[in-house]
Amino acid sequence: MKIEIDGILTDRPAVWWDSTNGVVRMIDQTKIPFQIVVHNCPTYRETVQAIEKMIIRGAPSIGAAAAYGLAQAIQEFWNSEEFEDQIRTAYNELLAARPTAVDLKNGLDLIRTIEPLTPENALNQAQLFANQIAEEGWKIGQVGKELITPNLNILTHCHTGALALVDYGSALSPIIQAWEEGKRFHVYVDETRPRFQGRMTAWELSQYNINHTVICDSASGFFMSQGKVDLIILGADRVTRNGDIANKIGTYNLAVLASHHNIPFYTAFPTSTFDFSTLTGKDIVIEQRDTKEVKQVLGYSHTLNKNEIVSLYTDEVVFSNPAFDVTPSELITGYITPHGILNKFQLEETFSN
Ligand code: RUB
Repeated sequence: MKIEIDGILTDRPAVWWDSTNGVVRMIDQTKIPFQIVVHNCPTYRETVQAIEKMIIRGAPSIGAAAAYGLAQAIQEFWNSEEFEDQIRTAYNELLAARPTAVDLKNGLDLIRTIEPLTPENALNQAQLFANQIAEEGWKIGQVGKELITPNLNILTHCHTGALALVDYGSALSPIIQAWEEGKRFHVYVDETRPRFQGRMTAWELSQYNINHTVICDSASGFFMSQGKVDLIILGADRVTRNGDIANKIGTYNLAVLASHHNIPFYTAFPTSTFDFSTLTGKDIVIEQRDTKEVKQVLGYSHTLNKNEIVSLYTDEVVFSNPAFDVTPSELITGYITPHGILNKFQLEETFSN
């Protein structure tokens, strides 16, 4: 993606490996849109922390970061007598950093099973994995842009752009490619509490001058009832064999509302998000995050010129903070993939090939 870092317009993915020093580098997503800063992870442990803290986020981007993180650990411990144990620990720590997005496991397993396992092979494989995700983002756009006709009102949730998918994006990729072809339409952007990924969506749509309006998550039903939403496209963090999806909390609410209002509801995702080992959404582990993320907000202070955390509630208030929910396949109109727009019966066979 073209992004201005320190006043210089550069072409950067969401996460990359700096071959001069073995550092995993990433765009710090907690600072978008007010600051564009590169975050450095010199060791695999710092890569784990960056994933946990959502400095990098979005299922495929954290999958790529985890693959780089394991390659980093292989390089760090290559000459150690406890290499096997250390790599097992690194694998487990990276996997536990964010449990719901299957991209993490898919990326880690790819590195763990390389033959022969060498630091160089691990790094090359991590690079290939990241590149494949980015290429698939572009293909998702090619495939999905056909769904977008002029004057539509499209609703999206969370952030599914280039920063979430190494490059190009999943659900935002068709939106951007349709716009670049000259189609004109409007996008409703869910704010996506509690982490406000909608800020990144609004920022990314602004880069292309795409018409958009940010709405509170709870306003989506109102706009649907007014006939103002024609199409919903969002991403996925895990797609199971029967076509159920785990995605950002609030996705299920949207799917039920969309079904009530007969609004087509599509999910867009790359190969790394498909989970061959899980049959249905009931078996997906849902990440529970720190309730501080709901009790407090992280925002940019113009006075201090940096991110600041402020409290919304007193300490004794009880919260629950599930990061994802599961939407059953019967509520999903279609699956926008690099291999075409599929129905749930085509998923498993398509991704096996
Ligand atoms: C990310 C999230 C996004 C999908 C994006 O969650 O739910 O909707 O990952 O879809 P978080 P895709 O912000 O908690 O990482 O991954 O297909 O781009």
